[in-house]
Amino acid sequence: MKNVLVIGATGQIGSELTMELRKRYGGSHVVAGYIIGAEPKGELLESGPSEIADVTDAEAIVKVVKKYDIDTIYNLAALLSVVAESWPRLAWKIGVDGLWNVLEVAREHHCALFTPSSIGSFGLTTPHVMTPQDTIQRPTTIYGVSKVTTELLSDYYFLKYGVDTRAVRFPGIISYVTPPGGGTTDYAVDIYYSAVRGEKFVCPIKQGTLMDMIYMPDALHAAIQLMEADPTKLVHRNAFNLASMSFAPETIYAAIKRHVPEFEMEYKVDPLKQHIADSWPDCMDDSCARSEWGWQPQYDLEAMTVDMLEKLRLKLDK
Ligand code: AKB
Repeated sequence: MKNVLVIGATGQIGSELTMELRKRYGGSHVVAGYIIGAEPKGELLESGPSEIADVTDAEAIVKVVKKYDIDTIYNLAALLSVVAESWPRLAWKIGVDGLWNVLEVAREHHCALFTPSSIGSFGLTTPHVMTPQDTIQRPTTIYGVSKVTTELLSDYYFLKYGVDTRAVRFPGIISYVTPPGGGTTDYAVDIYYSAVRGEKFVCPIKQGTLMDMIYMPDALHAAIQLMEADPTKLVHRNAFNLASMSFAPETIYAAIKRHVPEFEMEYKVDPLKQHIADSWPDCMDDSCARSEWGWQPQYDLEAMTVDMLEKLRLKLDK
């Protein structure tokens, strides 16, 4: 039986991943780890245990791991790419020093560990079209630098100590539940909110800028599927390219406009976001994820758009 700790359980991915894991393994087997100021609420609070689990406090994590006999940790603590540029030291403290704490806990208490990487682990010198699994990773953001370090440290703990570390490189994640905060790909979430609210969308990313994106149900499925995969089939570990759909702002706008004909968009490019977006792949080659553990996305842009609009209309009462 799995006993799981989700660190960062009230964040964009964590809030939905915790609920999905509770559906699969039972509420009492999945602990929602949070930090003070970001306490779980509603269904997340009521459907299972929650505990303070700050990555910068190794002792607190050890206590939770012992109390619930945890064997699997999903470590989702991180500052996203744009906000990390304003707080580089904090981004490192959470993303790398924090990871070190979690890796040590995983080593000492024999836990499997998932710590996501991102398309942000690539940089300008990476091949941008069908970015290979194993390629140049020279990112120029602190987010990217900490994600490359995450991949390397996670591999190191696997090779040196046998810690069962696994990860994917997430594209921009789109969801209607918990909004992301401070990412470069956030526009692809915000655009749906504007469409449903009947507002004109001001797009911070230039026309023609391609980036990989994924709908949340596929992202959750990928994380869980990888952690449940047969380890003898894994050639790679940290971290698998994960692709689902790749689009530019005008393409997602057109997809939404087919369902909301009066929807309008204008461009007001944010230089930092654009600089980061330009350094990331247009689309990744995820064939290793497909062949090593059976990755297969369910949603394309049209299916995601239909679902996002329907769910947001209910959520926003529109
Ligand atoms: C971001 O935009 O910072 C994230 C990511 C792609 O890792 N959504």
